[in-house]
Amino acid sequence: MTNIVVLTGAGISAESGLGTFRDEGGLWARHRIEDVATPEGFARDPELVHRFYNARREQAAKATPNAAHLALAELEKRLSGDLLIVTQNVDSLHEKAGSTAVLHMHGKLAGALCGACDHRWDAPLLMQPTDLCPACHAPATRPDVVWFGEIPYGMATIAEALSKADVFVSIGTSGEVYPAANFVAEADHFGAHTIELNLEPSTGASRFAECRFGPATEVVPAWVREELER
Ligand code: BJW
Repeated sequence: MTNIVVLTGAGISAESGLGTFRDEGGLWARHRIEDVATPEGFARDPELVHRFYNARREQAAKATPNAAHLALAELEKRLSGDLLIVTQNVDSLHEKAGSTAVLHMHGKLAGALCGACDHRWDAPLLMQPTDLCPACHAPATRPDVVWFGEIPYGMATIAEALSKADVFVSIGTSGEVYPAANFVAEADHFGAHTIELNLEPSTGASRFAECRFGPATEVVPAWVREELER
């Protein structure tokens, strides 16, 4: 029995055609974080923020999972032990690949949230500031994603899983954003073997016991094969 926690970031979806944030030409090179990924930015210009997320929602809806997402789904099916995928990604490519134990700590493009009453529902492909909440009818609808300064989802579940993990694997994330960047330290504290799989070393690469570098579609299936042969 091996318990595994996998943390994924934008890099795992890069080869499915979805842009990362901090790589050259990434989303943050074209959009100001303060404008599109903070509650203050949304309060200032909700139309701009909806346009940003509408475009990404449309792109994500057309994207298909790649070999890395598929390998993780296969691992969940065949692993003797628990696997939890904690994703920072707002796309649903893990679910499209067949994974079921997926925790979206930064929310989902497919979700809508009422800023007035916290009601949640499935987002339409296009959202706009005048959309009304189906529960309280306030014109306060927003994408159900976690912006800077907001508390990520599922922190208690994640802490519990990290405390029981035998292996912690971080895939395609720069390690620039907290609290996700600290999961390696938490897992290590509880005795997990820690592995980074990334195109290049992340900010916190030295905190991992083992690192393997290359495109996710190559390094992830190779690691899954090894794990299943163990
Ligand atoms: C490939 C590849 C290929 C490319 N194959 N790999 C000062 C110090 C410390 C912390 C703070 C601080 N000031 C403020 C904070 C906290 C703040 C924070 O971390 N700020 C930092 C910038 C310093 N964090 C928060 O505010 C968070 N909330 C919080 O802390 O609440 C307090 C609290 C926590 C816990 C309990 C109680 C209270 C909220 C953070 C929300 C982040 N939101 C975003 C937007 C979400 C919606 C959306 O998608 O638009 O989340 S920002 C953005 O960054 C997005 C991502 O999920 C996140 C991480 O990015 P990711 O995935 O790592 O992407 P990149 O682009 O950075 O990296 C891509 C990687 O892929 C690279 O490494 C490439 O090499 C690799 N790669 N191609 C394999 N083919």
